[in-house]
Amino acid sequence: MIGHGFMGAAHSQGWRVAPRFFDLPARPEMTLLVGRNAETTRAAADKWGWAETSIDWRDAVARDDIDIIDIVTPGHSHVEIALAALAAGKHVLCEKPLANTADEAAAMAEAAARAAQNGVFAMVGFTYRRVPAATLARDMVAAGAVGEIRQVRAAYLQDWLVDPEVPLAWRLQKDLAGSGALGDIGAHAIDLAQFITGQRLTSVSGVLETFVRERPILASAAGLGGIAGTERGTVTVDDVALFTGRFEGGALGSFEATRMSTGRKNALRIEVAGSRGAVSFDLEDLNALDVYDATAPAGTQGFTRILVTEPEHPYLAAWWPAGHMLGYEHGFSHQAKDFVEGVVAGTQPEPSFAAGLQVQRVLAAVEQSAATGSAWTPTTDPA
Ligand code: SOE
Repeated sequence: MIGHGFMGAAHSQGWRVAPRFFDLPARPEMTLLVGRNAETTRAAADKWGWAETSIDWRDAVARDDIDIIDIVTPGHSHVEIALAALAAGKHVLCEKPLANTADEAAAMAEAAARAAQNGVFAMVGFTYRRVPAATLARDMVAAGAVGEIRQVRAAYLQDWLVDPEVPLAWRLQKDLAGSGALGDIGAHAIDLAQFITGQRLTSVSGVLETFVRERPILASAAGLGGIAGTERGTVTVDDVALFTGRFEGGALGSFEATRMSTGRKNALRIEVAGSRGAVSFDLEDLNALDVYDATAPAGTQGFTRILVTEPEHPYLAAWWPAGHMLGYEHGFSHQAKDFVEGVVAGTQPEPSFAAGLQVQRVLAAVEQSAATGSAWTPTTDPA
């Protein structure tokens, strides 16, 4: 695994726990952790259970005893590491968004398509697809529970940037992160909306805003924001992204991605409304799915809450007895499980780099629309 920030902890948890609860066709070994600082990398490896450490990701690519490379670094380094790893015949799991630009993502998707011909696979870490209630929403929509989809309401709301003293961590720097709330959390909302509906966005119209334009320079990394230094620097990404979108099946979508939504901590909400019903998911209440059946007799209609805690639900049979709930971290075990199963079976685990590229094109189209003021900007997906 390359990187050991917050996502490194989450992925480590996934790799360690997945083989203990799921019967995997191969058991992942946590061989090598790579970071830039020898001391902090060793400390992270000891804490999370990685055997060896290195301060050069090329060591991981060069080793014959490493089959999978997991990239959990800031976006600017994804392309170089992923291309080298795929060229060396390693399977790759890469954090979202796939890259910082659509061009980088296109190069990665192309390399991944070539590698797949030789049974080497790449997947992008849109983990929230693997929250059981979100997977159930996808299954129900695919089975016709909402009928013809007309509206999609998607919002990813956080508030960790409301405080102007939160420093310029890498997620606030365009050269490292590509964009702000748009790519960081808007990418999740786009992927999840497209996953649940089974439809891609074909055009978008958006606005971006940066409310706090200067912040303290980062003195040292810690958590999401980090520790502030005394100097101030310029914020080069958006705090808030809003856009509307058209789906290929004709539905309209409204999207919000914000790290300025005072009071909202990690609310990824998706509601899909159609001719027969609706489904509604909220990550802050992740063990439930609200479902509306418009074909029920008048007088009995209403949103019904399904507690997604039963062995019949996606992924749940492997965990606790019926009725016992899961948390944020379980998605990372589901991700590790699905990835290992795909790789061992020789089938492409989803979301592929091609899917990651398509999301990247939506992000680029939102940025273009915001910059030019153009109403409907195509997502230019050539497929
Ligand atoms: C910060 O906004 C963040 O950690 C994102 O980078 C993650 O992708 C998201 O899952 C939670 O919030």
